[in-house]
Amino acid sequence: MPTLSFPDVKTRFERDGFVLFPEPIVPAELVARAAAAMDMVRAGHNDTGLPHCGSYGDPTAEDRLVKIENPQRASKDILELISHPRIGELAAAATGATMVQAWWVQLLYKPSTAADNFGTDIGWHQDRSYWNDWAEGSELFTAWVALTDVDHESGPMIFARGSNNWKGAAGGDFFRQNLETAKLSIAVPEGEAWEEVEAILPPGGFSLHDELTFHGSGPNISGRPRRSFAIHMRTQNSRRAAGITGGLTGFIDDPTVCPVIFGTRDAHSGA
Ligand SMILES: O=C(O)CCC(=O)C(=O)O
Repeated sequence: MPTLSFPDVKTRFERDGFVLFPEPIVPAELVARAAAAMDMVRAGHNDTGLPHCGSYGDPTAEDRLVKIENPQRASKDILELISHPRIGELAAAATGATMVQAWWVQLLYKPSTAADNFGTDIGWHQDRSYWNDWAEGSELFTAWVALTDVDHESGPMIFARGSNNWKGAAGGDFFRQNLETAKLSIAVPEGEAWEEVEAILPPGGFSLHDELTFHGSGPNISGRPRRSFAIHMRTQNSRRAAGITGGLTGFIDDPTVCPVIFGTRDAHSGA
């Protein structure tokens, strides 16, 4: 039986900028339903009467990264998975939040390819640089849920330990290929060391990472697809940027896209 006790998650999350839950937190039966729903959504279907919010490239590609925005809008099973209460509880434990809400989700399907294939890497980046719709100081982070075994061969996410605490670090690009050369573009502050940690996870396991933590992933050479969802989350300490009503915060009042997965949203809960 997995030991569902992670007492020092907050300390580790704040110190390292990420924390791993390498146990099947989401039940296997729900993982299997969500994986089937992933294929349904990739094929252009839905069971909600609503479409997802767009995709990067061909959603059925087997030689490129597939990234589909808000797939939970198109699938009840994906909504159930990204709303799983255990993910909410552990996210709250890591951040000290009284409220956790998912505000955007990405379906990520990394096909297995040759090691030198171009197009499946996710370049080193900090999520915050893409999230200008949120006011400065907003508490934002990501839960990345594995639907397949994610090992060294399958192009796991890699975190730069402690980079969440680097002041003034910049650079990075989600779409840039070749992690080895890409990291040269990142200005690591003087006195800090670059240390990479792979997020090795079983199906139903997940990681949390801070909005400022540098991360990326290389090719999947495992012979099987790497399937996951990145659930972008916020705590009660977050606000829309001035003048923003749509964009990344456009679904914030729709619980079928942006479920509150821990606590309750009230007048003090930002956007
Ligand atoms: O799936 C990956 O390898 C990286 C995903 C990512 O950039 C994220 O979850 O923020």
